[in-house]
Amino acid sequence: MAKTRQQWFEDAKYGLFIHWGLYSILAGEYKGRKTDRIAEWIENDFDIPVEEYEKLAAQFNPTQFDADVFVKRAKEQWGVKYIVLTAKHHEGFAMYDSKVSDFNVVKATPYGKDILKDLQLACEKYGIRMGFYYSQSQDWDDPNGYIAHKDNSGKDFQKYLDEKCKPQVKELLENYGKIGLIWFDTPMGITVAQTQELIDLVRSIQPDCLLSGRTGNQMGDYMTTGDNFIPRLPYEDTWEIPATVNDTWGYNKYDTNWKSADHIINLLLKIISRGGNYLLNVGPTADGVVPEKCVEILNEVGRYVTENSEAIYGTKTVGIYPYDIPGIEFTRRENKLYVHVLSPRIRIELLNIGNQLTGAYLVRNGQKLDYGVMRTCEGDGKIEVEIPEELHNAKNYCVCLELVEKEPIFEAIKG
Ligand code: JFZ
Repeated sequence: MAKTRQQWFEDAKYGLFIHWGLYSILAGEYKGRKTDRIAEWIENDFDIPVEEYEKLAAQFNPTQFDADVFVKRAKEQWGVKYIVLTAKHHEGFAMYDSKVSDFNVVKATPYGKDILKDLQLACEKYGIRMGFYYSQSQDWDDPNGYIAHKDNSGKDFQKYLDEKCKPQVKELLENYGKIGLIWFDTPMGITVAQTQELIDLVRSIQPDCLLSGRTGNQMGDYMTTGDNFIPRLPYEDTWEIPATVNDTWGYNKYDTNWKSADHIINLLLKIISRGGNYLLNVGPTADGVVPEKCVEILNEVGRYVTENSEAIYGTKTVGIYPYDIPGIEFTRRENKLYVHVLSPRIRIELLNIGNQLTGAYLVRNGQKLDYGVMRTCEGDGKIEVEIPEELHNAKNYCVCLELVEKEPIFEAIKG
């Protein structure tokens, strides 16, 4: 892939996924039965008849949603660089003004407003990239769209592709400004030729638009990991992980299994040090509100990200440091190694590192720190950085080591 087209994405590191649709109304429960699976799959998991499910549209009225407030917070408080909204999830409902299918937010709901349009305008205003999720293979509303775990024989998938999927993707690319990426997903059944049709369509309208790793037949522009699965090792190609704060994408009122902010910060650092982007999800309620607990967590993560932005955005994959130091994660850029301190300590000690330093400072305010570069009695390289006393009990701050060399020199463990 051309470097220029993907550069913004490689530098972004942190994005916001929004799973929002009619499933948000059910919120994990249908006719008194609770789902123990991801909430946006409830139609499929509970075999809700399409005619029943479609009736939900009459209740969709997210009056609490304000795209401007939402995007401003995402950018300024949460520190995300791009936002990906479910324009159409497997349920087949379009969260925008579609002329292709009336099963959309403008035509079929009392709300009647084009959510994607409002999001686009806010993203442009605040200077944040917008992408959209589009379920290209599964469509549980269209008679010819695929349905996972069901008999799909006798379907004319090409008809669905020509009459719903491609025309809708075309609308999305033509009517919503510059699209950063399309997050195609669950490419079940789609052939190489059909995937190519989709790609050609996208390229013909917005050649710079990136395509997720789930576009089909490994033909996307970057690698998408399994949901919430972080590669153990650095992965050199461009990649992204979609991930949840609790255990669902679409809103589930019973799912309170929130990861702590500390946990999310740790995951973010592991992901970006291994070269990836963290696409972290929120599932707003049918009213358009992100659950309060989730907001608290993202605010706290956002504080870390915005205070230490130079150690996050635009950073590069870090090689393998030979030791696992609990409470320490690394990120890097040229001539700089960032040491993220996630648990209290009075000094940072790094063994088996062979660099020379020109300085060390606290990233959040530039405060210079005392350090020593040495060799141990065993001959291993070692760097120590003294933590100022007022920070001895603190966690979640970042120290920059200014390297003489371009890259960190991690030494293998000798016997
Ligand atoms: C898919 C969707 O089905 C789900 O609703 C959500 O949108 C999520 C982001 O993506 O779920 C998947 C797709 C692929 C894998 C796992 C869940 N996978 O490859 O491991």
